[in-house]
Amino acid sequence: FIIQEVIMYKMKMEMKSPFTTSFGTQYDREFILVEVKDENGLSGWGECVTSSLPLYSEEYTNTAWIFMKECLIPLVVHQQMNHPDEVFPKFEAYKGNYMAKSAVEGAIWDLYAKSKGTTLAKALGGSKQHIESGISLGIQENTEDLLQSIKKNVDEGYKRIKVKIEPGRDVSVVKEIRKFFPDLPLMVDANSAYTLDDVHIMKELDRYNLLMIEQPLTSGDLIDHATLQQQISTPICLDESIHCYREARQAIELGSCKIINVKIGRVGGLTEAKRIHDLCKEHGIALWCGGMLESGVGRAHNIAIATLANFTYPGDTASSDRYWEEDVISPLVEVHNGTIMVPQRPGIGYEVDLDIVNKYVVEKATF
Ligand code: OSB
Ligand code: MG
Repeated sequence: FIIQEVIMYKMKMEMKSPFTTSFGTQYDREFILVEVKDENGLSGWGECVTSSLPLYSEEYTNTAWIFMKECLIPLVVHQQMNHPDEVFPKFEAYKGNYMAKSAVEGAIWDLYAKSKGTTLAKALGGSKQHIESGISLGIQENTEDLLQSIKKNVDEGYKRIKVKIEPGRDVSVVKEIRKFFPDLPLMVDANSAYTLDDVHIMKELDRYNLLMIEQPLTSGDLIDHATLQQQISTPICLDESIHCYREARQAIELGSCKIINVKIGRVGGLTEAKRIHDLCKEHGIALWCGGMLESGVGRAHNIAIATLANFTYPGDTASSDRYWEEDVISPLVEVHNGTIMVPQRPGIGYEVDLDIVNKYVVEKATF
């Protein structure tokens, strides 16, 4: 197929409620949707999961916007394409900027699956009919509110609860949760807020039967994570540390983690996510699919990758109404009894609603 046209939509959508992590509070999402069209008028969609500021990683929405415009889109527009696996190598000479690369590549994957009349999940080699859903809960001022929120989400059927922690809001919070939910599948995510000076805190967390501790130390610290993993029995799960296949291989070799949170945007796209999946399967490293407060387009991509066999833990992809009054897709992503049915229509399996996209678009560019 030939990529006839590429359209970028810079979006701004307010969230139903703010989301707080150890690196800050988000009230709205500024992100980018990418639409690619082929010669038959089919459209593929991708989402760039950056936010307004470089707090989670170096990229942010305005840098991604320029990088896509100046560097990525010229490499794909009006080009003949046989398979989306060709896209990541085309982008490889340019360093970093994984979320931007992933958005363009993801749109091409969707278009490819649609042109073949198959689901994105099947095009990726996934076979599950449904995937399991957990939920990520932000830091709360008040532990009482957090307990309420946990109860509500457990009652709704979410299969695993993740709570964000930061220094000062860690062991005491987990202890309180365990008082009321002794057997809940529970994990914590530190978003890099600790150092090896805090080993004693990790050892205390180790006593609460957590499924895993996500990203306790900073992104570049594979060696320190290995040192920490040797001192606790709770599995370490890496998020921010893993940007590519090579880093996944090194983390496995060093013993830096036992589990990896795969985010398509963080690793530069679906092709690289698939490679990391296969590597981890071979080495007995379990996976699950994380989230970046996505709109429906990103959610649909997450659902597709999570159908691969080694995504064995529930992911962070919750229903569309977790963050949005209205989502850009139809039907909405729905979670029932903690599971999401994988859509059976071609490509991402959800229709993008252009009326809703146009309602929240703040800038548009066509190539
Ligand atoms: O670390 O997994 C994370 C959201 C934004 C940035 C980083 C993270 C998160 C989440 C929320 O945990 C996942 C979601 O609900 O999309
Ligand atoms: Mg995380």
